[in-house]
Amino acid sequence: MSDRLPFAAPLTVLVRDVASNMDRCERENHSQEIDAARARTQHDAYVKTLNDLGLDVHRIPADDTCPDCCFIEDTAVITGKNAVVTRPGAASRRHEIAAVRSGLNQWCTLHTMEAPLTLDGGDVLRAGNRLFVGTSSRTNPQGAEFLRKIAALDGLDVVVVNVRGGLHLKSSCTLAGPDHLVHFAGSLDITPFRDAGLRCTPVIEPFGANVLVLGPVVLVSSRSPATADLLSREKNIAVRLIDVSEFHKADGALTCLSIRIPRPGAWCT
Ligand code: CIR
Repeated sequence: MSDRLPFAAPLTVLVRDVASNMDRCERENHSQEIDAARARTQHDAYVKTLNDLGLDVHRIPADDTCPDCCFIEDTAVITGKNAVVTRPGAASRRHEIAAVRSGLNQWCTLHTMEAPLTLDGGDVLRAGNRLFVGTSSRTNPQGAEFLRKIAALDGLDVVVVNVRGGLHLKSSCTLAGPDHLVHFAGSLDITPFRDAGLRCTPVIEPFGANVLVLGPVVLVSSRSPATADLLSREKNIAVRLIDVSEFHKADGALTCLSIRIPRPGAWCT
């Protein structure tokens, strides 16, 4: 991965506010009640953290016909000058894309996916010039192949991997630094990531596997204290804990709450 662009925090991120009926979102496990008001408070704190880090945060208003709209990461994948506006795997989420398309228009050339293709941004992990794309219950192989064509326009390769547990690829693994992958122990085959030159660190907390790296700062869920402790021992990483517990109840975590727009001439996760 030596010929890649430099890794840097984004300047701009898109977020989408929490729908008042977020408790009607898609989710695997309905055992815990979701408190949409509390989710809003946590979302505000997430936005404030991004603002405090110097990022320019663009907020798209919530849409109460889309209970999952705050999980904006799933609706678009930016490859550079181009972006794919996805066709989310869950039919209930497909109305989310119209507002995201308008929000992204000013930054990228947009490419739209048609049926029967599906892709969720949570299944796409960027590492340098490579996109790892998970095929999952939300992303089908045709969706991954569509992304491969668009990614090639920006000089990126696609490596397709199989998601065998958890909702999305990034439910099981994310980058904690440009060459450093954290993954929920035993949840995926890390061979393709190792082969790409990534250092792979297992973590013992499921939500610890979804961290959000913004330059030298790594946001970690406060529900994953062991992961935070592990990453705090790394050189050149400043860990910030953030409470996204209401989003965890909806199978979401830190990355899914934003779309990061890379700086020109740089890449980010
Ligand atoms: C869903 O099931 O689609 C949402 N409740 C959660 C989506 C989480 N997205 C992500 O991690 N990228």
